[in-house]
Amino acid sequence: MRALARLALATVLVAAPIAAVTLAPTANAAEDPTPITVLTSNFEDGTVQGWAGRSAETLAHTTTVAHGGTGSLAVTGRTAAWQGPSLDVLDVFEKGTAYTISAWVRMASGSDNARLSVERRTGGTAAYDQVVGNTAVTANGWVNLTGRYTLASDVEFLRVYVETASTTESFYIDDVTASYVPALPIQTDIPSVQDVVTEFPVGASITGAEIVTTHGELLTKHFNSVTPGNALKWDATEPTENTFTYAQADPLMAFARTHDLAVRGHTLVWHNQTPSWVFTGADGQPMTATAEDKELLLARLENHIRNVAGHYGDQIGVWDVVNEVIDENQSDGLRRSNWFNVAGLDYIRTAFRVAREVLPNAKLYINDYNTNVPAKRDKLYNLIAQLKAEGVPIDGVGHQVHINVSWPTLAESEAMIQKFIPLGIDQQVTEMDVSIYTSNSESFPTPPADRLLKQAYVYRDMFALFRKYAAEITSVTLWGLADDNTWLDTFPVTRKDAPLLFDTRLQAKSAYWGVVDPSKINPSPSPSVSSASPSPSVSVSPSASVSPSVSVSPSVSVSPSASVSPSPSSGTAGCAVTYRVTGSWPGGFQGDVKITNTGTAPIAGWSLNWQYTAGQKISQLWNGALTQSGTAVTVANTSWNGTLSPNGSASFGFLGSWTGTNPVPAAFTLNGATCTTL
Ligand code: 9MR
Repeated sequence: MRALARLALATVLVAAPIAAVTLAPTANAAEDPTPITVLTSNFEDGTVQGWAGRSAETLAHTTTVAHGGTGSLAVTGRTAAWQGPSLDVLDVFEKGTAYTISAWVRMASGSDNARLSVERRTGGTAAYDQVVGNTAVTANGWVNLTGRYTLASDVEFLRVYVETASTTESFYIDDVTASYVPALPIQTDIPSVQDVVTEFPVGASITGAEIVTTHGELLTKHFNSVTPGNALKWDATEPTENTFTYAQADPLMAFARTHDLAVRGHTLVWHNQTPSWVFTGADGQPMTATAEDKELLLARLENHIRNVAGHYGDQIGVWDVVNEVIDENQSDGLRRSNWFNVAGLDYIRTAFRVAREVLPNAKLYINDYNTNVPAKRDKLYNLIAQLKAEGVPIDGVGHQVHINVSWPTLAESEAMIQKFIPLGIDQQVTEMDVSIYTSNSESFPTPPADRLLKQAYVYRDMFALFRKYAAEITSVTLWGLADDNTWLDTFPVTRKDAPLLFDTRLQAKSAYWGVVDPSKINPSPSPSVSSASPSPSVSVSPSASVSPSVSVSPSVSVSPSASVSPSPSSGTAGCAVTYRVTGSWPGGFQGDVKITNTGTAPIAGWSLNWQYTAGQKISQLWNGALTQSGTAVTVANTSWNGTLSPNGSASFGFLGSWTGTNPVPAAFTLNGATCTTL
């Protein structure tokens, strides 16, 4: 970072923590030159290579184990889980450059979750950015932690470090590297999206350092609206009761003001990213549907909205007041969230009433995903109709539009918009992205040309649709700025996705031309384009071949599981399980599990069991059928992932809650047989 890091500390450009982005293959080999490595610690020279403990723990070079070569770094004498090895990168990392940091970790004994983070200090105040969240590590082998990190502010202290989640066990690290791909300047000679699409504001969500350097230039060239992707959520704004902080959102808001960007406020009430204290009663127990708990919960809700919405006042013209409240699998269509379980529909009524009182001029939205799915769409419609009839001040419906290259059909998207017209409310597209994947089992090292072409036609047709309904659609926001930072890299499984208009190096994709000038969509971007390229017809998908249950959506309903067969009758049986915590925030976490058939006989139908030891509770699970009874968790296959051929695997993901610690389960059984834990 040389001169930059030591620049005047007054100019903190953004203080948003950078979400951990698990490294997946780069989006396009042709566009990504060889990365430049700025840091290597291989511990092959008999020294600790500049690493130091974060406290009084002991660091020493060792040859007891090594990931590569013969040496590694041993960390012993830890007295707290946060203690671990750290390295000064103040003179290594430049502000605004996206570094890929990789480290190998191995416990000396036992098991724990390891995390890779960066501590930065500005004006003496420390902040901690998680680069890789809790990842299971044992003494049996080396585990890689890889993530991306972009420093967004001027700092006087910057150190990369490794810590664990629970124990003070000794551990080893080895082969730590940091590298980056040189940034390309943004293309200034192409039309700005906001100049072409003039019917409504067009926006992007930002979750990291997208307001500095080239990202900031790309944002302001093309977009005239912005949505803070995480910075306004409850866990970011009121992490502990009645202590409000806008450290993440304020720099984004200042940037939006400077560049005259409209701001969508996202979100006041959601079942995710809400600290567990919100749902803890005065008695310290989880709230239930008692009058006392309901009163306390609604009081907390009111206080939160008065503070957060009030903090920005008219600077935020549109708020997602409630997010994802529909569950079409319930007969009444209402998601059984903590909010609903304690307060029934009154949490939605209270949220809109208070928001209206605080913000008489703002447009108040109810926002949800899969609103193109008729069952969900209709339940959302019914709810809005009922609440509006009661006088609840709902101004608009937000369609998230997390779709993929072959789902849904354009007709379904049009029906989605038409459905809500009779309600006389505004409509906005709030979180659009178009995954290149059409099933959870796909993973491409680079995006295939035919998928990028299909994606361009989807963007073309969807924007044409939105513009056709300009009387209803008052804003369209994409869920991300460019393919270098998208939530789809880790959802529903970890793999590199490319769902946006600009590639990982911020250059315009065919998808961009689909929006801006479809005649310039390149129909053969590389010789590998399949001959079955979509024709330039309006239909983007021949049929709804991908059912909603495998679409890329934040929470995916699963079909009933297939019956679980007994152990295979011929061949050997065997299984291996990888359980990873892929993200963690106060009170909540996201995880994924991969099951591999290590036997020689196929597995037809599976049921995986484990025990939680620290009160963790899964709230939502996709690509499997969940049963949790106390500490015992059972996940059975869905209809489409029950067969595991030898070496075959299946993965599922989930969201859960935790308090205190969140240790990885010690053992797993598949169809009753114990699996190897990786
Ligand atoms: O983009 C957000 C991602 O960075 C967070 O990790 C994730 C955690 O819940 O939330 C993402 O945004 C979600 C949005 O708030 C609501 N709709 C679904 C979005 C994708 O998960």
